[in-house]
Amino acid sequence: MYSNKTDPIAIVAAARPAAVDTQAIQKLDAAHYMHAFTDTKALAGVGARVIVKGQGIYIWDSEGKRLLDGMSGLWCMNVGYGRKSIADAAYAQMQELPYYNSFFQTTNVPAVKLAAKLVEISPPQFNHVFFTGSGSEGNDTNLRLVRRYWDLMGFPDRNIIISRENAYHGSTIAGASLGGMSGMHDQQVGVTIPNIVHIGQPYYVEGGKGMTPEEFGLVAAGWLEKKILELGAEKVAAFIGEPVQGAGGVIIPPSTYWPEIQRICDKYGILLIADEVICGFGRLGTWFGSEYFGIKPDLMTFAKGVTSGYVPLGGVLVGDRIANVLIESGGDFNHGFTYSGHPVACAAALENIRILQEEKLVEQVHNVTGPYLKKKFAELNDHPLVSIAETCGFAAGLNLVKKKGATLHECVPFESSQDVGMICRGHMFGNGMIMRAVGDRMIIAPPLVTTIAEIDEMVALIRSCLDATLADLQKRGYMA
Ligand code: PXG
Repeated sequence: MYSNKTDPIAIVAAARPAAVDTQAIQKLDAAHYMHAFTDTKALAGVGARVIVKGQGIYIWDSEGKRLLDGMSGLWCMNVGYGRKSIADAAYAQMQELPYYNSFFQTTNVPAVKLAAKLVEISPPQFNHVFFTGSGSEGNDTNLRLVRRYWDLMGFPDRNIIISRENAYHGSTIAGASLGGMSGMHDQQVGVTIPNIVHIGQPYYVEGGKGMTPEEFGLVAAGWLEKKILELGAEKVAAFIGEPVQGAGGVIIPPSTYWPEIQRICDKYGILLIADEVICGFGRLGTWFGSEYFGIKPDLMTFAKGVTSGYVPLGGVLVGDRIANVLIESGGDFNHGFTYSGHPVACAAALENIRILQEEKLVEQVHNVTGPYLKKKFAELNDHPLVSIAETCGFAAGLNLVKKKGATLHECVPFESSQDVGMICRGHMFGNGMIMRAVGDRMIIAPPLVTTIAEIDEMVALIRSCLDATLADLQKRGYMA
């Protein structure tokens, strides 16, 4: 059952990407390309790394340097790079019907088949799908669905959505408003959507001092009930959360958290939205993160892993509670995008899901490689820089600290101005390992195809980069 898909011949071949004039591309990049979440002026000074090729879990830059992609691109490359069958599926669909819309009582075959497939692989309360082009548009769609639902139900004042600090729900105005990233809110200069409020996140390292993780999980879920009572349940429409927060730093909630959130939502009749953009399609070793935590959401946002990032696609799985009201009340739902149900994207998604199923990649993460990553990653807990190293399926995070203590909450953190996470990230990249820094928490979310041997290679690389970081920090005088 366990498949080892790394083909050494393919990797050697991929190591010879087409020749690219790195400096010329960097110059054009600096002159014309405004990157997402990037200081354009600072980037122009150093020049962007030009990525030219991918195969399996590795990517290559234009200078021929190979990097182990511990972040699956941006949490999306679930089936790994270089899948010819996905390229073939997209090519065949482009030749047959590259585009048609689904607006005026028309449809297309790949979109219909994909909707049916998503219903088949998702929990039983989901029988309908709304397609978008991205996760952000998916969450915009959620906002509109939720407000439409309560309006149709005769409760137009039930329009507040509760989210969490440090959540990431996208970069459109709705996505950023739903999200809890203060750096994004700060730049919205007065256009944050009203009636979206935030409670604290279930981050044990930050808030769990003096409690067991299980006790803290109940406390953090209790913040939802407190907020509902403060606002008045009759005004609260929905709660939205990522099963495991991704961009916020792989925040893995205690096991008690989500069941208590579900209980509270049920008690007050509040809709539950699971943002599955990262957790969906196997990241936690289950098809959806909601299944991992045993919750029953009314809406699930998806994107990324639905196509493994080969082409953009997103959407919302719409639960029966909402779909039945919208459908039975009649009238148009005045919402949609040019690329909703794009046939090429849907054809690529169908092939991607076929691969996930045929190679049993979700089961592999659940039964074999996820537990192995957990064991290997936990070994990093003995490193002098690491206060905690933890995983949930194929998402993992470790915290860098100045001084270890007898317990997690007695560890001494670095000054945030020292940017220790970024220093560590530099050592990772420099040594061929893509590991992200969120503050001083280092995170990975590797492709689901990563094998046992590749996990060994990855964790050994991480350890040697932590050693290099330690030596560097001592040299800088940041620690003893
Ligand atoms: N929800 C979640 C949970 C996400 O992780 C989105 C929505 C938005 O999806 P689109 O397709 O509109 O980008 C995301 C996206 C990071 C990072 O720094 C993460 C994302 C996007 C950009 C950066 O980890 N996730």
